[in-house]
Amino acid sequence: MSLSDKDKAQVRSFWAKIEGKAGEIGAEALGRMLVSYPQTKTYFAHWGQDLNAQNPQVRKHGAVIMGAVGKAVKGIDDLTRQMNALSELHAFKLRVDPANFKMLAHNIILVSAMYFPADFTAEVHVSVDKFLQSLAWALSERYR
Ligand code: HNI
Repeated sequence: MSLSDKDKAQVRSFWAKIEGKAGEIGAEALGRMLVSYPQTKTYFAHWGQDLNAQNPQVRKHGAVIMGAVGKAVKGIDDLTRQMNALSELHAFKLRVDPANFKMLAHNIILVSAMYFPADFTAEVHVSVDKFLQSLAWALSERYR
């Protein structure tokens, strides 16, 4: 899937609005992913069995993930290159099934909409969805 110039503009301007809350959004999105798709908890078992959105390691890691999403927004013109090292890490070291990227993306969208209902227009929704799918695709690059 390729992002149009309009998609990129929508993503950049939405990111500029939410960036200050990115850490919080990431924490809540990661926490929700762990609850709504409990199979994803296996990857974070080293943080304990009863993982939820309040867990401090989950919260911190949600912010780390959104930091990477922010870098992806900056590198939106070449996501494959931008995500190369992280793709390598998730494929060979962490061995995360790439199907999980979609589950996190879904929760990032959901929480973004909850936090920024007025800015999360239908057009923003479409472009952010495409962006996160492209990001997931780029993160999956080194699995092939
Ligand atoms: Ni992910 C570590 C970014 C999706 C499981 N992940 C990271 C790091 C970044 C990151 C950044 C820290 C790297 C480092 O330490 O050098 N992860 C992203 C991004 C996405 C994503 C941008 C998708 C948008 N990761 C996922 C998903 C899972 C996942 C969907 C599992 C369900 N990631 C991990 C695990 C770690 C990790 C596990 C290591 C955590 C730790 O510190 O032990």
